[in-house]
Amino acid sequence: MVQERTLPQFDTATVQITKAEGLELYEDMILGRFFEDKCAEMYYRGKMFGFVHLYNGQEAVSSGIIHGAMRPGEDFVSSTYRDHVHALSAGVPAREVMAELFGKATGCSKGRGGSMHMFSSEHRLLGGYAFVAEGIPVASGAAFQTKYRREVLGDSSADQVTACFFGDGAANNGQFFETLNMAALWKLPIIFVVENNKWAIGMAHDRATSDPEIYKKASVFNMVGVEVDGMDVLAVRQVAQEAVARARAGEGPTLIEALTYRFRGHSLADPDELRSKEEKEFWFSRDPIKKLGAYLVDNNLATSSELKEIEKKIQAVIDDAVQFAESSPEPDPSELYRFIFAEDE
Ligand SMILES: Cc1ncc(C[n+]2csc(CCOP(=O)(O)OP(=O)(O)O)c2C)c(N)n1
Ligand SMILES: [Mg+2]
Repeated sequence: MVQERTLPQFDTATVQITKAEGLELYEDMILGRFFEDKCAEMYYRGKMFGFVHLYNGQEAVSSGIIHGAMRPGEDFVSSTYRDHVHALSAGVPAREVMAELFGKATGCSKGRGGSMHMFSSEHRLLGGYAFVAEGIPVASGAAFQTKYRREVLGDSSADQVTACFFGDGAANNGQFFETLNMAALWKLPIIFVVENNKWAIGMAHDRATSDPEIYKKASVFNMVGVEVDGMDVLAVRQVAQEAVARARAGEGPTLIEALTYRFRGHSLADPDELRSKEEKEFWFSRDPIKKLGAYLVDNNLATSSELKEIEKKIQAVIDDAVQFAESSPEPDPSELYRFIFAEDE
């Protein structure tokens, strides 16, 4: 086992959070976790095809950034092939994400994309991208158009921020370096969120990169770079709020490195035999949902029965999503070539 990097300290005494905000974060994380658990079940029952990559363990990153600091559905989000939970946090209904996984016409990408290609213009989800690092320039394009509309076209409503999520593996790809350079140069309203879960399939991060501390790479672009405990949603929320405020104020991008871990194999086809038991246990004991639940109860922001109620409510949402996906129609074969090109409204 590689020596674990020390997780950055976070002083919970500095947290300012209302009960409603705390419960919103808890609900979003439970939604992500329960959704992914149901996906595994449905995948093994043969309801979905191709590769399916789950997000279990990393929920604090999606929820802390999108629900903790952004305006879901108004700001832009881009993701990777591990995209179901980012889509849910961005507000895409669980029904539409599940239907997409089932390849149904009611899915958010009309059943044409499947697991790795969630998309919703309505929710400003720019897509899951299956090529490693592919979303980084696309997300920066979204941030560029916001800045262009505001500064060149004089549209004062163009104050959106883009969150661009990608993995540690993507941070070794050329698109990361080229795009971060441009984003810093043009002071784009974007936050680059690298979810460092220590592994790129079977390649350990420390063996693949010149400096494993990815946030430090921001400095060569004259960009703010911060590391954060990605298993602590309140810590993620705090750094994200600072980054979003900078972006909205026209002060340019931030690179956030969230130290996190995926609780399952790379995909549902991965037997997950490479990672050591000790390493897994180290991270399982830092389950971000349990951590937030304990914080809310200890600080009298919720009772355990209120948390249980949320879990019950979300279980019903997931069951409804499966029911919806099962009963939805397949795409019509006569529409095979539809949605390749944009259609007139
Ligand atoms: C350009 C490109 N090269 C290789 C692959 C094959 N591949 C798929 S996932 C992956 C690992 C990426 O790891 P990371 O960015 O850390 O994301 P994680 O899976 O850990 O979320 C690789 C190499 C790909 N999809 N795209
Ligand atoms: Mg990784």
